[in-house]
Amino acid sequence: MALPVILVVGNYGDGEITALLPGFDLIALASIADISSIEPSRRAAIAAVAYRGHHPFGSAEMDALPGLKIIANYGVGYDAIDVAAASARGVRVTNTPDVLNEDVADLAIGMLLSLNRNMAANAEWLARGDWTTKGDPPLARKFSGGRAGIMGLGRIGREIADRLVAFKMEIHYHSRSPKDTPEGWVWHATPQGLAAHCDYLIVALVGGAETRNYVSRDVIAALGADSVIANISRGSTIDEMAMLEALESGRIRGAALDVFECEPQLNPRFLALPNVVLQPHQGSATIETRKDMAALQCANVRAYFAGGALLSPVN
Ligand code: 8YV
Repeated sequence: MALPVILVVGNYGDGEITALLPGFDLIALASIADISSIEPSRRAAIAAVAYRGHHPFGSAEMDALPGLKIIANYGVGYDAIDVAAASARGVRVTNTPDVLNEDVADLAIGMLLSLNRNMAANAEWLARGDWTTKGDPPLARKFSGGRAGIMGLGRIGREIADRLVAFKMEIHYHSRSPKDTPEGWVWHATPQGLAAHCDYLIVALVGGAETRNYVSRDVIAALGADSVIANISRGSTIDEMAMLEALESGRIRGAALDVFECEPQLNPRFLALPNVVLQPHQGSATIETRKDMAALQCANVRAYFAGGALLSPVN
């Protein structure tokens, strides 16, 4: 009997995916955008896609794969995949929740500490020899004890909030409805309400059409002049133009950003800013977590073909 054919999309150099899918016929493809490069009869045999990427995977791509049964995403966020189109075709979708929560939360805290304590500028100060010629660098800003505003208290937002408790922060959050939280955490019914009550607005929303520009121009306007925005979710969740204007004019103090609207392309205006910490979408990018993500992605594929329950189904 022919082995089930799996299309492995994206670069898994760090995930050892081949070893996780024994007994399958694997086809590698750099991007789903290149789907038509696979010869039609070979394409028709593809039953599963192990998907890595942020390029849209919609109806057109699914129609190019008439034998498709399951898309197993490498990542918790599946905004690139048109889940409604998949469901309409009877195609299952899975993601990799939870295994990356700690890493993403760690990076949020790391970026905020780096921004507040001028760590990059201070390292340059030292490397340039300014410490010996000019003395100490300018003073930084205190991080502990501030007011945190978590936009989206899902699994990752909660990990971030839990860490900020150790920094003695007041925890404010906004989500559709109040969550079961430790005593004293303050729920805000609107994103503007949250923005008006925090020093650090930390965006941990899911991506997708529903949250596009959720941190709108109005929300940014509600932030105080001493506040900072952090984003570890998707660039699409923030009105990037409004945020750039606020940073350039000093209407907010700074930003710590791991994700961008048109990544990997970056609006060059970000690079001219002195008050930002920028990362190239590294939230889940540790050896340990990427291994766990690949393991969960492939466990979903194996479960599907073994006729078992999916581990982390989306639809
Ligand atoms: C990416 C992520 O998937 O999990 C998510 O939603 O954004 C990341 O973990 C990662 O860049 C792999 O492509």
